[in-house]
Amino acid sequence: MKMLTAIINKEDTGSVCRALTEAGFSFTKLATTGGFLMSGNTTLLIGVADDKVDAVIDAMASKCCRRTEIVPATASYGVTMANSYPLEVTVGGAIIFVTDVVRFEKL
Ligand code: 2BA
Repeated sequence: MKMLTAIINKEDTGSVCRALTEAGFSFTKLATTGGFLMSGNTTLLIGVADDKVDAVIDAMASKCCRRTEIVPATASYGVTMANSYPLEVTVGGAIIFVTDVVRFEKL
């Protein structure tokens, strides 16, 4: 079994969750915050059989397209950095970590 930890843009959350549900996958949705932009994003925890990992990624792929966003000059990043000029940042897409699950119990 694998655990996918997928960090997606807040804007894509609804369509990604719908796609996963329609494909029959179970997941847990967490409201999270990106460390760089300090803006809300969504982290999904998706536990699946090894042979379903690609199907999960495929279900997500069409719903999270990468796009660029201009971050205003007044934004601050992380805890210490501040920016004095507008910055173009790539957002959307998905960051996905695939990890082995040693044991799974459902009680
Ligand atoms: P944030 O940390 O808020 O980053 C948002 C986007 O800002 C990133 O998109 C990237 O395009 C840009 N960015 C991040 N750090 C940067 C830096 N030091 N300089 C310039 N631009 C920077 P993504 O790479 O797609 O990441 C989206 C979100 O996924 C991140 O939000 C963070 O919450 C998470 N993430 C990304 N890589 C991670 C990692 N290695 N470990 C844990 N979480 C990660």
